[in-house]
Formats: sequence, C-alpha cells, structure tokens
Amino acid sequence: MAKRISLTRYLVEQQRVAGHIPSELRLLLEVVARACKSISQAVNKGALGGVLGSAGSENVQGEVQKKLDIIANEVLIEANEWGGHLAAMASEEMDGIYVVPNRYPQGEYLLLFDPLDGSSNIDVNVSIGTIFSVLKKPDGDRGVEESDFLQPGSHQVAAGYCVYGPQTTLVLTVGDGVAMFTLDREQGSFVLIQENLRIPEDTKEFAINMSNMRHWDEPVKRYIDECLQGKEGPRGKDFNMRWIASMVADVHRIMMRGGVFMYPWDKREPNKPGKLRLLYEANPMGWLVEQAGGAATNGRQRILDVQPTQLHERVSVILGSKNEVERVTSYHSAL
Ligand code: AHM
Ligand code: MG
Repeated sequence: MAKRISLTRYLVEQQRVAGHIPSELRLLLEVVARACKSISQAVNKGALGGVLGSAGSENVQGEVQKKLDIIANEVLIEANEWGGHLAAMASEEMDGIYVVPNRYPQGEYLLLFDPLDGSSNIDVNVSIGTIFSVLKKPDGDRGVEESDFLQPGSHQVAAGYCVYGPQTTLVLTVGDGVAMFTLDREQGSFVLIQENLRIPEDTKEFAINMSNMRHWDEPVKRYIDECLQGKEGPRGKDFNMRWIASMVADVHRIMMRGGVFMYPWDKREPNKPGKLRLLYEANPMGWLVEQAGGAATNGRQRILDVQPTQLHERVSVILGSKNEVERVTSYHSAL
C-alpha cells in the first residue's frame, strides 16, 4: 500500500528537511487545520446541528451574518488564541483586529481569515470554505496594531484554504509550491494527496457572475464577449462557464483543471474597487494561484503588490490560468 503522508508529517518535513518554515509557523498551521476540521464537522451536521440560517446580525461590511459565519469565526479564534504563536487575528466577521489576550503568550505571527467563504451557499448545501493568510508582525518589540496587518500579499509567509464540499480538502502554500490534503474522517487527519499543484496556462473555462455584465468595465466585457463568440470568434475555440458563488470552490476547480476567475470592479458602487476583500480573500488566493504557476491581478497590477490601506479593503480580482489572466490584464492597459 502506498505510504500515507499526514499534514503533520508534511509540515515537519517542511520544517526539518526543507527548512522552509520555523516550528512556530508549523504549529500555527496545524492549529488552523484543526480548526478547519471542527468547522467541517459543523458544516456536515447542517440542520441536525442547528447551524443553518441567519444569525440576525450584520458584519462591518453590512452583510447579513449566517450562524455558520459566526461559529466558524469563533472556532478559529478559540483554537488559535492560546498557543503562543500569534500576536493578533483579523477576520471578515470582525470590525477590528483581535489581539491575543494578555493571559496568553504573544507570538510573532498575524493570522487573517474569511472563516466561512461563500456564505450564500451555506443553507443550500453547496461547497463553502475557509480562506487564511499568515503574516509576520513587522516590529517584534512593541504591541500589535491594526496597521501591522496592512502588508502587501507578497509578504505572506503561509496561505491556504479548506473547501467543505463532497470532500474536505485543505490546500496550502508556505512559498514552496502548493500541496493538497484531503480529510480522512475515520482517522481524523488530513492526508497528502498531491504536491506541486500546477494550473494549466491555457483554459477554455471562465468563472464570473454574468448577471453583472451590464455593470462591467469595457476590458472585462470585451474578454467575456470574445469567449462567448466561441469557435466563430477571435479566440477560435468554444468556452465553458462555471460560477459556484463560493470563491473557495471556484478557485479550487481552477487549481485542479485550470480556468479564469473574475470578480471585477463594476459600476454599481464605483467607489468600491470590487466585492472581494484584499487581505483575507484575494491575497491568499492570489499567492496560492501564483505558487501553482497561475497569475492574479486587479486588471492593472499584480494583486500581491497592492499596498493595503484598510483592513477590510476590497479589490478587483482576476486570477487563474496564466495566459488568460495576462490577456484580460492586457485589455485593461489597451484602453
Ligand atoms: P462571502 O465571503 O461573504 O461569502 O462573499 C464572497 C463571495 C465569494 O466567495 C464569491 O465569489 C462571491 O462572494 C459571490 O458573489 P455573488 O453572490 O455576487 O455572485
Ligand atoms: Mg468570502
């Protein structure tokens, strides 16, 4: 029987053999994975666990919070606050940062997350997930501040997501390619399925919410219009479309078989750069995609180079198969 490599062993090897991660970061990632297992269990129980439906509250972005948004947020906070590896956390579901309480030792890392991405899919039993990003606190000697989180994505030291779908799958990078693990429910551990995930450079599949078409900018309209013309159009090939409305599930499909994902700026709220959040959605996904040989831009700039100015800042997102992302990006500069 083929040797099974657990997440724990993979991380120990990353630390010991490859020297990619210090032990504190390894522990942090183990704790995040453990929290994802708990969230996966809650998701699986669904109505039987009383976890479906609205929590009757709104987050800082004015979105209605689902019970599972709050549960997942609490699971991640409780799992991570006492281990001594973190200084603070930030989440889509919390207005400000969560500083590790004084009763626990403070570490040097910052953890950012979207605890339950794809919230609109929770109650209809469609794939959802957790997205996370790890940064280092810039100055080790003073107390942590919100501005410490405002680092470009290129500073991330680890990033990943966990999809709660037909399988629970964790996808991770520490800057040395992308590895994928599936949760073995009987054993209670994540098992390595594939190392060095590669996204094909070309694709015939795009993911975008087509109902927003009338609000898009010209470059995005042009790209999608050319895809829709299929074999008879300038691209000379037919395209397929998928939109799950869970970024985590759409990105996972792209990790597996390629494609381009877009949530671009649009005219509905011209002052907002887009719908998705830079620090805990676009940056971790952008880095994972780049680590798998793909590309991620906001149409004008590499996402990982965007200098954040706010914790919950939004950004236009175009990511996935390299050649397609470059094409959409070139249409922006052609204007
Ligand atoms: P969420 O983090 O509140 O779930 O919102 C982000 C989600 C993404 O996962 C997904 O790509 C997008 O919102 C879907 O938006 P829409 O409903 O406009 O298609
Ligand atoms: Mg989200």
